[in-house]
Amino acid sequence: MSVNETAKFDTRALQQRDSAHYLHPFTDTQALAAKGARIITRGEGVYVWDSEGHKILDGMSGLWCVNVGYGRKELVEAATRQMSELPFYNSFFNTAVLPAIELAELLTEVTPPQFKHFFFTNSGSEGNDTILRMVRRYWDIMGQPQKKTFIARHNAYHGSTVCAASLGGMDYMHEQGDLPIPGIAHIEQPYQFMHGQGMTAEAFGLKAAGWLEEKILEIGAEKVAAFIGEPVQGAGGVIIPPPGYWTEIQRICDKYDVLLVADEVITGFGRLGTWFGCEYLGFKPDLMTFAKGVTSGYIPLGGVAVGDRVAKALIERGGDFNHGFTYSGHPVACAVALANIRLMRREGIVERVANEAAPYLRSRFLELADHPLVGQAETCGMMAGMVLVRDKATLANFDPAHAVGMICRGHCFDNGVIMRAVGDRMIIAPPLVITRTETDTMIGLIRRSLDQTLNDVVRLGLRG
Ligand code: PXG
Repeated sequence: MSVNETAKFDTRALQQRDSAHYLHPFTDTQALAAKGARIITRGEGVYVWDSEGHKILDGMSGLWCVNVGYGRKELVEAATRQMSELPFYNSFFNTAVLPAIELAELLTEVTPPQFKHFFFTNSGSEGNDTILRMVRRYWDIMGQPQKKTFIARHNAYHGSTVCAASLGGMDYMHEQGDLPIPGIAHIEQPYQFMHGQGMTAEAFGLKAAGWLEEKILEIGAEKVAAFIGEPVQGAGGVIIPPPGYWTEIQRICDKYDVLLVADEVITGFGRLGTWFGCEYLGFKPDLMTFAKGVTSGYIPLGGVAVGDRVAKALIERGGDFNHGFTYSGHPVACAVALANIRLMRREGIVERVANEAAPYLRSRFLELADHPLVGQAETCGMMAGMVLVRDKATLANFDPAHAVGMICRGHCFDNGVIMRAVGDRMIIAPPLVITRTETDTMIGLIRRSLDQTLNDVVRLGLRG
């Protein structure tokens, strides 16, 4: 960025205006006001710039979404064209708009074969709310109105609306607003580092899936409507399930006639090197939630892929489904999604992730496991996580009160790379288009940040 461009922004004034009126999501407003927000002003490729002119490698793709990178003219042009042609019309009352028709059609080509019907929302949270209502409606239509309970997992993230936060397994979210709502049960997550030390991955996979069977039997299969999970948990800290977990979950759902829902908001649209995460992990969901990568985050859009089993009942026997949003099938959002998916196909981005970007990320990220602070490092597609530990030999954790992950995150930002901290798990999910050279740069910056974090930890006496 040129000096002139930097001089465009008065960061301190912007920070004051920001904290005067703008309530940020998941933020302590008072603490932010004292510190001042980092104001991001521009993006290009895998980089963003802040108002002070710092160039930062975006290891989190915005928020798990800018999969094709910043500055893609095709997406901008698609939005501009659609805005001029028809900025909005609704899809209620027997009307439709062209981009929504085309997008639903194109989605049949990139989703697994059981999906031929799509419902559009504005976000992943609304997608999951839609699924809860749709699944409950399905069991009513099927003459089993008592089959209404959803089983989800602790430390899952399914969004922030009342229903999605209830499906999620974040205690700190449930504490605010008296959640979860009734009819939702949680089982433990398949996190081997926490729950399966000393077991083989395969044995732990079976054990973790077995928690679902136990819960179904406890509730009574005749009352369980569906199981929902993220193929790989994202916001929970990139929790990669052990091999065999999802195929066993599938077997259990089939056995007890429980619908299987994949929340593909992060894993959809190429992140694991397949169009959807369920394909990579080898299971066949009845419904999928999508959002984020469908437009590479250029404009809000989410939705539900409805598998044949549920679609058939809803369409042939359901009558009106009394659910939807003003902007369901918004023409501009759908036009951007179309341009994004076409671009991904034209550039072979999903294949490139599978054959090139993900294996390279893996080989470089796993090198970080030799660092004295790192207890374990793992990747799955373009998602990666590592645990910072107090003692590498015993894998003893730091006291959470010392917030070592946040110290590390601060160094990352200052060094020019965005990495997220979930407790002491450090995670990345870079744009799918990241090159080898950019991956090298990213890993170098992370290593430097780990070294600086280690210095801090030693200086503060936190290793002792
Ligand atoms: N499902 C999953 C798997 C998600 O990751 C949602 C649903 C909700 O989507 P919307 O569009 O309603 O936000 C998400 C969102 C984080 C973080 O801290 C992750 C998300 C959102 C906010 C923060 O990593 N994921």
